[in-house]
Amino acid sequence: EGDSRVNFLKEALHIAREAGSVIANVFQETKQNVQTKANCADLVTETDKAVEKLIFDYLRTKFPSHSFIGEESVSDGAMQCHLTENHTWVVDPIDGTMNFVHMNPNVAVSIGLAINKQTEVGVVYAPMLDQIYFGVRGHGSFLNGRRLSVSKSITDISQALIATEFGSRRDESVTTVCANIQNILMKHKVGGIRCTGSAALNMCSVASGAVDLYYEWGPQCWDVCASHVIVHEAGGVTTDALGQNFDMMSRSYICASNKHLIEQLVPSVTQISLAQ
Ligand code: LIP
Repeated sequence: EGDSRVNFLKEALHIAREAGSVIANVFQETKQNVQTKANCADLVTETDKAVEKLIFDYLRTKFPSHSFIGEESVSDGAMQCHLTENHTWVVDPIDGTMNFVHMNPNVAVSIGLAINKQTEVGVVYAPMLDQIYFGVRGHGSFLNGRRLSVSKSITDISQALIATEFGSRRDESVTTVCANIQNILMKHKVGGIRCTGSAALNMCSVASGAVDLYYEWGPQCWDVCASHVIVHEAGGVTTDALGQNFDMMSRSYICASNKHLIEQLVPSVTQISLAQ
């Protein structure tokens, strides 16, 4: 297979588009076949499962020696969420499942490829928004063919537009999530807070300059793998929630157009424990 990242990208784009048409075809069906996972805010539909199978069947045929991590296969116990140095495809068939069941268009297929645990290729396709983002390490990132670049002008968090999420937990951690948002609004008097309901699209918004910073505790590697390389190639920075080195498996992420914004955010938020 050699170092054929262009080929990996080509195949990821192909299957992301196929997956996107499956999602688009059922999007208007008012009654999705919904099941709950951890709680009432953590959902899976038949479409999530079918799309994940479609993507993995295709990539497995193309790249039989590669490894795979997928949200739904991990959730139903068929696969372990364990990243090795092997070429590993990290896939979320529908990022924004809650949006999907509500016919809210902020849904995306996220397909990332990690090599030696580093994200090298990422495709995020939002079929209902007609947006296809991709990035290849060292070769830039693009939205519908247009080169992406993070917002350059904002280094003071008080002027920033920030994306975050309330997440899917419905326990006492919600108090801290809300307190953090309150603190950012009252202490920094930031320009605004946005929640799209998709970690992948929040990160891609940093890459395109549509928001300046995104942070969240709770997403999983499949929510961020693809968009991490897209942000990096657009000139952005991704760290864990302490502002330290990005670790795909850490489930705590800050992603921003520059490191100054991250340095100002970190002292203003209380860390949320993910154990439970
Ligand atoms: C979702 C994320 C969202 C986060 C949710 C969940 P899913 O992914 O993208 O930002 O707040 O907890 O992880 O479950 O729709 O693929």
